[in-house]
Order: sequence, then structure tokens, then C-alpha cells
Amino acid sequence: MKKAKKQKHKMHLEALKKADKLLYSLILREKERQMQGIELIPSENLVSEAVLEALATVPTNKYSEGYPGRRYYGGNEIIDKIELLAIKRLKKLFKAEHANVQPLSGSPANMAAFFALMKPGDKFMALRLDMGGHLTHGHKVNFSGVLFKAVHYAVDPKTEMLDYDAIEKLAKKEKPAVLLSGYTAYPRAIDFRRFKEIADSIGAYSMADIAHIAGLCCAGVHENPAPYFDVVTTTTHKTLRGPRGAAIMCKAELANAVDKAVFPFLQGGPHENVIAAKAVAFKEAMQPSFKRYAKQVVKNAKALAEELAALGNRIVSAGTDNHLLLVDVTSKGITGLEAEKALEKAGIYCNKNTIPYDKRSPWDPSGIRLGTPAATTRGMKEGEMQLLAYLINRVLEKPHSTATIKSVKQQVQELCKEFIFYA
Ligand code: DSN
Repeated sequence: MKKAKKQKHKMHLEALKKADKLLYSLILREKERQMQGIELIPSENLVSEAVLEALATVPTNKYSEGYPGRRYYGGNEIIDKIELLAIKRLKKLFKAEHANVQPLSGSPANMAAFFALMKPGDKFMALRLDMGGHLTHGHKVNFSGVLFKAVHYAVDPKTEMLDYDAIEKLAKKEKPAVLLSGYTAYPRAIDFRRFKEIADSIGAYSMADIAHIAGLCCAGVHENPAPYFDVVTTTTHKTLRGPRGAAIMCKAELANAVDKAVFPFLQGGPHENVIAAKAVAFKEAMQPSFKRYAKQVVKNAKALAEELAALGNRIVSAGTDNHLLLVDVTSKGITGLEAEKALEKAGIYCNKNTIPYDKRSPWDPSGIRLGTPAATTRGMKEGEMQLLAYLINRVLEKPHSTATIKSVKQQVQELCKEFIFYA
């Protein structure tokens, strides 16, 4: 296999090493775990040294409740410039009319978006959690299912893909205030234009949660709903490859409602060091190298899915169009939990996941979810994905064999040595 160029990003921890040896050693161990294993959890990625540096800077010291030019504290002249820069870059990146970069994470971003568009008790429509939706898309244990009335659509039982005609029929019957698209474990392209048409036909707000695919959307690898949807929420740390956090984009006429829902309704002081790091990541995502990265993420996911299928694994929906795939591991006679644990021992990280119409429980479902954003950031390509598929398959076939796990772990570590990202 052709060796890829090594990429090395540094972590600057000299003061921490002196001040707190225990914490320093734990952080170092976590870095080693990340470098000596393969991260295939599709919602994770590896940020650049520039993003790491921005995170560890003095805006963390500042209170800045409010928005640029309208703060409840003095001393925000420079902070305003940082936040305005992040907003400007995010709007440009996604061709959005308005952006709020303060949401601390994906769940509060969705909560703020819902409260900008609905009152408690109002109805919205989204995909079921066990078919790829998210907890905040109306699950009964989550605020979204407790405070609002959620109606769920499903994927087609045969194709395991969205059935837009069925969604339209349900939307016309239920007349939700918000039609939500965008998912957390759906491996196929989303027809956002069709969702917008359906929402318009019933006078509903169109909302997309593009947390997983944001990096693909802004790079033009996936349809970007931000220019024409009413509201789009995203996290910043998945395919977008920024710091942990989130953002909301919306039409200009909803700007006030969205901003008010983030602050003062939901959040207090924004984390301005994280907003600075978001601004760095947005700039990185504008570069031609990021477009190449996003294309490679998808090529890698396809290569991984195809090779796993060739080795006899059932891939949900028979493939992938984005950065993730779902493997029905019951096709190998094991469960999702067993697969996750065995792969973890071999240094391959993924998460157990339900598959559509799963007969098993979410705690030990039938599938695993694999994704390529982090491995692609390390520089891996289709050849490495084929090798990974072979290694994953070996573990899935003998999840209880110590010898197999040991041998796979050795091969994983050999591979990782060629793709060190953090020095
Ligand atoms: N936890 C994220 C994921 O793994 O998809 C969603 O919130």
C-alpha cells in the first residue's frame, strides 16, 4: 500500500505539565489512544493545531452575555470583533442570511431553534430515533418530546431509505408547525429541496439539523439547505472539523426570534474562546483543501461499505452517500454491543446503533455505526479503508478470540504509525 504523508500537529502543554502532572498524563494518554487507534465514530473528528490553540486562549476569561454591540458587560470591544468574524465566516461558508454562533452544543441549538419557531405543545415532524433521528427530534425522554408534540416519519422497510411520498402524505395529514430533516445515523443523501416543497405546501417551517453532514454541505459534496431553509442547526465538531459546539443559521426574518431563543431564553454567557476556535475552523472549511477532504470522506465511506459488503456484512440501505454507514452485525451472528466492545479491544472505535425496524434494544441493538471523518483527516484513503474493512471483518467473525483481537490490534497500530496526526 502507498504510504500517505504524515501529518503532525503539536499540543502545547508545558505549563500544564508543571502545574498538574496527573491531568497532564491523562491528556497525554487520551492523545495516545486517539493516535494508536482508529476513530470510526462518525460524529468525531480531529481538529487542527490552530483550532486547538484558539480554544486555549484568553477569551475564556470574558463574560459577554448579549450580542456584538449589545452586551450586558463592559470590555467586549475585541470579543465583539471575534464573534462578528465567526458570524461573517459562517454566513459566507453556508450562504446563510443570518447566523448565531453562541449555541454551546447540538442539543441546546435544537432547543433554541424549536423555541424560535414553536410554542410548547406545538407539533413538529421528524425521523424516528431508531431509524437515524436524534434524541432532540422528539424522543419521549428528551425535552423535545416532553415540551412539544412530535410526530415521527419512518424509513421505507425495504429500501431503508426516506420515502418522500409517505412523508408528504403524513405531513398533509398532521400539519406540523415545523418539518424537521437532517439526521444522526442516516447514510443516504437527503433531498432537502423536496422537504422544503413539502413544508411550503402545508405552511410549516422548514428546519434541518445538519450536525453530521455540515462539512459535506458547505463543501458542495451534499446539498446545502442553509440558503433556502427557514432554520438550520449544526454542531461544529463533526464533519465540519471545528471545536465542540454548535451554530444556528436562519432566514433574516427569523434572526431576532433565533437570537432571543439562544439568549436570554436558553443560555447565559457565550464561550468566546470556543467561538474564536469556530471562526478558525470556518476559515479552514473555506479552503480548497477542505473540499478535497470532504470528497475523500465520502469516497472512504463508500470504499469501507463496499469492502465490508464484499466480506459478507449486510450494509443498511445497501450502501452510503455520506460519511457514515450502518452495518447489521447480526449478519455475522453477533450483536451491536458485542461488536462495539470487541472492536474497541482491537483499537477500532465505533458505536453500537439500532438499524431500521430493529428487533433488539437500543442498549444492545443489531448494528454498528461507522464513519470516516477522523480517519480521513489523518490522511487515510480507499486503500486503508479496504484494510480496515478486512480487520473489522476479522473481529466481527471472531469477537471472542483473544488471538484474533491481539493480531488485529497489532495491525491497527502498524497502520496508525503511518498516520500520526498529533505529535
Ligand atoms: N452524539 C451525536 C452522534 O454521535 O451522532 C449526536 O448528538
